[in-house]
Amino acid sequence: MSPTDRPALRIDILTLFPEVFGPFLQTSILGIAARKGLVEYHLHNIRDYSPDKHQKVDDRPYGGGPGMVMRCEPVFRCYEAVRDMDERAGRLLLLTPQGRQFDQAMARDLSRSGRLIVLCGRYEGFDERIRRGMPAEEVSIGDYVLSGGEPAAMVVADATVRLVPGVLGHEESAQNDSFADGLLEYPHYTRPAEFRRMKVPDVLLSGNHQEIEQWRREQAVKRTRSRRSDLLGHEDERMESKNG
Ligand code: 6GU
Repeated sequence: MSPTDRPALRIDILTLFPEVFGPFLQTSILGIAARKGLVEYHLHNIRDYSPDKHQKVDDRPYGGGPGMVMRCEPVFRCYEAVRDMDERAGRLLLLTPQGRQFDQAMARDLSRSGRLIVLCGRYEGFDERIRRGMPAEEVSIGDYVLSGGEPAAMVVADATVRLVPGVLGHEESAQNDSFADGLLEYPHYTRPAEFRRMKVPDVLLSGNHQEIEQWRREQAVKRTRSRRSDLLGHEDERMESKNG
């Protein structure tokens, strides 16, 4: 056992629907990481921190208009209570489509942060004073609108936890992943060597590791160029616009 019992990463999720996270966080890599003691997940229901007897967490918007707004009091109270449950400050993420777009580089940074507090929104949005009064980084997972931040919290937790050292069996597995080196992954094959007249490329059966390595690199570059040329360096982009 290590001198402290602290996991490498503690993730606190603040949400109105903690029940949706259970199986997800206990399954596969995320579950294994927790059972190994490398990460801890703590779910907190924002409703439990509402100051009034009806535990109201939303209210009508000042100025009128459709939908409801998440109230300040439960969110601030929940955040402050959770913050004080561990001495590490870590990073506070507010999940919103208005945030900076989540990517692999952010996942890598977060995996080294020691602690993440993730705040999931619902309804039309947060009272603006939650943004103004909390030290939160606003994060989005892409250009589409979700009904709430919960699926985004799962995305952030998954991408982050798998990068915590020791979580993946062999560390090179994460190294080879799409985006780790800025390229999409090369094609994978397993047995049988032929399936419905589709053959595994000969080079993979050759046993020549240098040639296999070279083939994979070429395939990764080719695939990235055809599907996601935006991921390639500016040199390639200039070349392509000159040639195209
Ligand atoms: Cl973080 N939240 C919501 N509600 N919608 C989103 C999102 C987050 N990221 C993309 N769409």
